[in-house]
Amino acid sequence: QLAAVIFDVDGTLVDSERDGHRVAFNAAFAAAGLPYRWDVEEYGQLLHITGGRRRLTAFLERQGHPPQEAAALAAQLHADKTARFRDMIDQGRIPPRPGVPELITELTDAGITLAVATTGTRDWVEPLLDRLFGLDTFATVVTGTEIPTLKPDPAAYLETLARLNLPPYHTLAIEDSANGLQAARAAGIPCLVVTNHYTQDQDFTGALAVLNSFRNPTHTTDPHLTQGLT
Ligand code: XBP
Ligand code: MG
Repeated sequence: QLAAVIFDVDGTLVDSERDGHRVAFNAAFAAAGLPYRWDVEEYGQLLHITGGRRRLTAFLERQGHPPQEAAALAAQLHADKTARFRDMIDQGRIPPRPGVPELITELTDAGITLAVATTGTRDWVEPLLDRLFGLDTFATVVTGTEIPTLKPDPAAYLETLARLNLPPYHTLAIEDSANGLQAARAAGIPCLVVTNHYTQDQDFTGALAVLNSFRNPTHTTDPHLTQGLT
């Protein structure tokens, strides 16, 4: 019996990467006087490294910055990027994916507990969820800030299950990426994948079903599942 649905944020509740985080990272590079700019395609490659700070560190090391310098610069850039992304949220530039508000209302009305397990930073995750859905929509919100190992490690999901005090088989994860799917599966949680531009060609072996949209999905491995989703 389904007791709780655990949502990923980036790419799932919101299409936040291409026109959100990526833009904020580039603005942080510019403000720091650095020549780096991430185009849509390069950012898609970099997304395989979860966590903005880890992503920056790996990128800066690849550009030839020594490890310690890369780590310090990444921390500084990431703080600035987070502030810029918060401004974008305040300006209403990070909308929910189509169909998500309706799904959240349906699940809440059906008495299903909702939770969030994300690899993103609490400083922007909370204001975003509050603005779009109201923070009290979610019984608990686990972010990358309090989790030492990010997805595909299951830590965020294991912490969510512990806080919900539920076994994995009474929950369902909804994810957009292979890293997210692996994190949920490694925690024993069945996982529905709803792909987006960046993730549509990834390997989703082990998913309960793979849809390409919350609203009128056009492909799925289980046609019955789509009927319950608006
Ligand atoms: C999301 C991430 C995050 C975002 C940026 O992965 O990896 O790093 O790209 O957010 P998932 P931060 O959707 O699997 O949780 O800069 O706050 O890390
Ligand atoms: Mg995601």
